[in-house]
Amino acid sequence: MRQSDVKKERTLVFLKPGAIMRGLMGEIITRIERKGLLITALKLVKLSREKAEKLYEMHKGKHFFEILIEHVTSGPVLAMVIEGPNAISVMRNMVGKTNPLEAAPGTIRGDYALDVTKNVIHASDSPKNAEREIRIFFEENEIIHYSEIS
Ligand code: IDP
Ligand code: MG
Repeated sequence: MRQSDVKKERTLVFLKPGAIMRGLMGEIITRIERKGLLITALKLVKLSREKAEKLYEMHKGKHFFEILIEHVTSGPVLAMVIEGPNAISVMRNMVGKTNPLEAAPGTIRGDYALDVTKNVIHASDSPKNAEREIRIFFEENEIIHYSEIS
């Protein structure tokens, strides 16, 4: 990878209700911190059906849509804006494949999940979706700008 391929990015991550119920918030936040990514916004929220449907609008009509919306509105989610070099692909690699049965050990889904709906975590898949999803959870003035200690 060339230096010119490295871009400072931000991405939207949230822990699904199953992860909160199982007490996994701390462990997963720790992984993100250990990697060196910055958490620039964070809040625990209960998603309305309307917001959940907006978040997953690209999946409307698919066979898993209803059960997915039911899960993400069943309890609190922990939403975060994560910033760092190539943060979108770095986070997606840490999260692992959508189906936890296929997710590699060492990835979050590979290590903490078996169920495809309750697969613990969401992370944006593109810059466009990252900005769209950040807007669903956060106002711009809730995102804190700071640098890591070097
Ligand atoms: P992603 O979360 O890895 O980006 P997407 O394809 O965007 O995966 O799907 C959003 C969520 O919908 C997944 O995290 C998963 O919970 C659920 N989902 C996706 N595909 C399936 C499926 O084939 N069966 C059941 N649930 C699915
Ligand atoms: Mg997705």
